[in-house]
Amino acid sequence: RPDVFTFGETMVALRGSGPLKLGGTMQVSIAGAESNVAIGLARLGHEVRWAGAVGADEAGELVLRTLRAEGVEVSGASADPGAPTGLLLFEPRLPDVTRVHYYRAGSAGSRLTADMIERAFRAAPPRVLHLTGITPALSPTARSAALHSLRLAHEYGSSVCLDVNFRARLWTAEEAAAVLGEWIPSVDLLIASDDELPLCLPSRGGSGGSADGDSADGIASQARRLRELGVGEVVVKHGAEGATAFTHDGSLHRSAKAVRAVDAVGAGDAFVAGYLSALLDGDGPAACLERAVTTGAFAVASPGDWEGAPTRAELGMLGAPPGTVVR
Ligand code: KDG
Repeated sequence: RPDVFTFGETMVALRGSGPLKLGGTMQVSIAGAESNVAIGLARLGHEVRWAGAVGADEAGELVLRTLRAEGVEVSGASADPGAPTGLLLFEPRLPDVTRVHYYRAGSAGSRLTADMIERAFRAAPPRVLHLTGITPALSPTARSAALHSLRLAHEYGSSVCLDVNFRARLWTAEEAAAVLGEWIPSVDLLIASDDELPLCLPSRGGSGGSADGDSADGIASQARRLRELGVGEVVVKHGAEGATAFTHDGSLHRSAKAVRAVDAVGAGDAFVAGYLSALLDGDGPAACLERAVTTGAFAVASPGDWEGAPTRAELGMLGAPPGTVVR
């Protein structure tokens, strides 16, 4: 069995160095939350498969070629002659603020179907299915593809990891809560930012599920309610404050690793890759959190969504004192 199967939309990503309206040069790469996780896992030595639709165009070739080069298996991906590969522009607007502009409505990636996922999943049922809350926001067919993957995971005994990844540009909190609420009983490992937990819980008295607030107590009680709904492990990301895992053993917090922040985009995906990697190795929550904050820190310290993801041999580099030269 492959370690992980994941799917979603991967786009061509252009990164500028200042305000977009001034023009100038941009770096060409690819980005997609699920493929970022896939690359992170492949760099750590895991067997990963990614599926998704790209256009039958050169941009789609760039997506597939990059994933192949990174050791991600893409035989379940398809090229759609009827729609283009999506595009996303990153505009670093202030040192700590990056604006994202999507050109993805009607893209090939959003035309993903349950049939495509059926074929890709059955070809090699994985140990872990990794999903994000971006896919169901893309289109009704992508939403049914995601729901179908949960049924397949159940059929084959794959465990399910869900990263909420709420994208307000793609859907509303109410729409997200309706879909995620339906998925929660099928999720084994839920990874979310602290402000995303209410999206996964049934609302209390019409307040959108946020009645607990986002204090540490509120987060612990939201995580407890999610575990009562059947989620085995809830991992809450607090950005620069680190992350907390809520498991059958109680809760465990791990601080973030201090690095010079260069580009926070992709840090959440790198965190997921690190967590899943240690979990696949059979490690407990403390080691999973440790690897997750390490891979997250690599992502923050490097430009690009996934380019800075560490190999296994590089994991220990982070504690090196300033000025270290590795010879
Ligand atoms: O997590 C980073 C991704 O969000 C980004 O690179 C692109 O998948 C993406 C999205 O839909 O926002």
